[in-house]
Amino acid sequence: MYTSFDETTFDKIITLLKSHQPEFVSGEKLSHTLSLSRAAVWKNIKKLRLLGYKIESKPKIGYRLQTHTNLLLPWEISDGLQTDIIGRKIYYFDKIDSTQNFALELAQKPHENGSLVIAERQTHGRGRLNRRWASPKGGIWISILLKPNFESSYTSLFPMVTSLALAVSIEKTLKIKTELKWPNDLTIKGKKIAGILIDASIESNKIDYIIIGIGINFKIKPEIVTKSIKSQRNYGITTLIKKDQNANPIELVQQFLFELEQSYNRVVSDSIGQIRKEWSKRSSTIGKNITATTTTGILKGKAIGIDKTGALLLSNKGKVQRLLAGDITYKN
Ligand code: BT5
Repeated sequence: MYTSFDETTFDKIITLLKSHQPEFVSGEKLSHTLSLSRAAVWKNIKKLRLLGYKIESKPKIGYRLQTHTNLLLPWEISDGLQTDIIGRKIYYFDKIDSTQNFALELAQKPHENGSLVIAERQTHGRGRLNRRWASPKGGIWISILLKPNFESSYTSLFPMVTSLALAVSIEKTLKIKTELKWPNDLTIKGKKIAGILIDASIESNKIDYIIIGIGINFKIKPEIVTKSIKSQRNYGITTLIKKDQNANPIELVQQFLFELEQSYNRVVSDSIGQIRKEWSKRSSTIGKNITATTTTGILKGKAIGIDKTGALLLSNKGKVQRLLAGDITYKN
């Protein structure tokens, strides 16, 4: 199957076919514009069909694009993307071990700020603390590499910034409301539909790079995920789009990249207050009695808010504690 780096022929053929929709484009025109032989055009058309595009061909008339693909192909994401930095360079995989691992390799190279790694499925997707993240076909599995010039204390803001951007983009493109569960989960009726993983490299108190991994159960079978993870930490899994529904994942990805860049710019300009407010509004965590498992032990208390670093504020017997990382469960 297809893996892209700098393939441009498919991109050009699709652009040309789209710009003529619903008309046919002659084989001669395609071959002339793309400087390809007629045989090469035909070969590319056959490959594009394998990628899910429906392209009608009529002898002596040419080719016509009938329906688009649902794959997260790079030129489809680029077409209409409204960002300046995020997603301007895309690495696409039909299958990969983990987009996060690939982004970690990219981080060693120059000129990769904002690069997006995307895969249709992952064989070794991971969650926090190296937990297994099930990533079957139908989900959206992406990593974004950023090289911001922030102080290291900003790292803990990224789960909040990213989960809010994702919730807003789901609302805008799919009209579905999600809840935000601190620190990094999106849920629907308490069941997980997306998770966020942040890998950061810090040098001399500055962020050298940050990799934001986002896993979205866009159109998956929850029972397959449940079976494959068998984890006690799983508190229920759901999918954004049911199997008999249709929705375009490209629109969601484009909107998400846009919202993320907007929020990122707010962090750059130090206006985090609005992000905090918007996050809290959608949060299922604030106001709940919770139990938090951290690397240093267990904490209990009432979640009363988040502070300007993204830390959760827990109140217990008149004492307020800041929680920077951990897993929480709600107590009813
Ligand atoms: C997360 O970890 O929620 C972060 C998930 C990040 C995944 C993305 S996909 C793209 C990028 N590449 C990667 O390799 N990873 C990132 P955490 O909060 O630790 O949650 C992990 C737990 O969620 C697991 O222990 C399971 O119980 C549960 N889980 C696993 N797969 C799931 C899925 N597809 N949907 C919902 N829950 C899942």
